[in-house]
Amino acid sequence: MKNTLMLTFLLVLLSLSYRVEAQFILKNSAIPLGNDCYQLTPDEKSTTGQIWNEKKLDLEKDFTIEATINLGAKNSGADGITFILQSSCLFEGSGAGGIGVSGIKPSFIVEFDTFRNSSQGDPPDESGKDHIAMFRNGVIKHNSFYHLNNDVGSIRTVVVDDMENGEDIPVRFTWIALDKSLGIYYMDSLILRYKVNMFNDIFGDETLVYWGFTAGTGGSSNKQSVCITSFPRDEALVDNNTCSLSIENFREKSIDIFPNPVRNILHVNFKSEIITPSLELFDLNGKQIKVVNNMLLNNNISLNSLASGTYFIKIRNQQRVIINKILKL
Ligand SMILES: [Ca+2]
Repeated sequence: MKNTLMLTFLLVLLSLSYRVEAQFILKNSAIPLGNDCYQLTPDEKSTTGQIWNEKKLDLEKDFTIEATINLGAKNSGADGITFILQSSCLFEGSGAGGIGVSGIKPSFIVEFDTFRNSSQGDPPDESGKDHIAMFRNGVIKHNSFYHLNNDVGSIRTVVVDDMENGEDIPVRFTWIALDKSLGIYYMDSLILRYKVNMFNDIFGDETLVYWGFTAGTGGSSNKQSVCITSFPRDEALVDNNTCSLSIENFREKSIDIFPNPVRNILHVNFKSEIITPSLELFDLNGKQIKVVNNMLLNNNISLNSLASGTYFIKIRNQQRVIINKILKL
């Protein structure tokens, strides 16, 4: 009886921790840091990272999402972070000036941009200043059709003091459904507000959208991360048709990763054919250690040369990504 109770307790614990880990879909360079924090890009050139919550927001209801963004500590770095509402959890955008979001449509985007791309009409960056603006449909060009109007002032591009200060900067996104307005708060001040009928202007008749954060680096880079401090967890707020099912299937049913902890050889076995999976291994700082492309059904990955410690293993194909923590002995 005691054993049964203990087993039940362990199963509940396992399912709880699984739920927490499974809340966000991670793409490209994104890795989890724990406590709803994610590194979006390492301090390396030409990377992107995206995280999508696996459940949709319902734009017919109010919501608030609070986070802290950290854009790195190099003022000469790049490129920034975006907050985005969009319609597919499979999407990813291009890097550099595209900030991991370029090309995603339909979408509503707030950029926290730390690099002046003059080809995109970015404002001057004297004294390390950076800027914040709202765009639609994956085109982040200032003074274009895609650059959204600010409902709380005539300035559409807000220039702010250096965001690449290594600090966690608080941001907040508050949607008021009745008003059809989304307020953008930066360090607790309302700096931008989008107030047009988002349903029709951007998403047509669709009122359920995915939300998340993206980042990119190009010729310059920064370590960029986000911690989501508050977001709608109430089931009533979100659609239940989620991406999670496919990810769960990929994770639970079609792949074996063992042993863990591992001393030398890590076995990664797919139970059925999966189209062009690849494997990446990262250290805790998000540095990519190893890449295996064109994996076979059964793969023996040698970890002989690695130092002891914790690593992330990320396996993906075009639709799905799984991330596992591996302990190297
Ligand atoms: Ca700067």
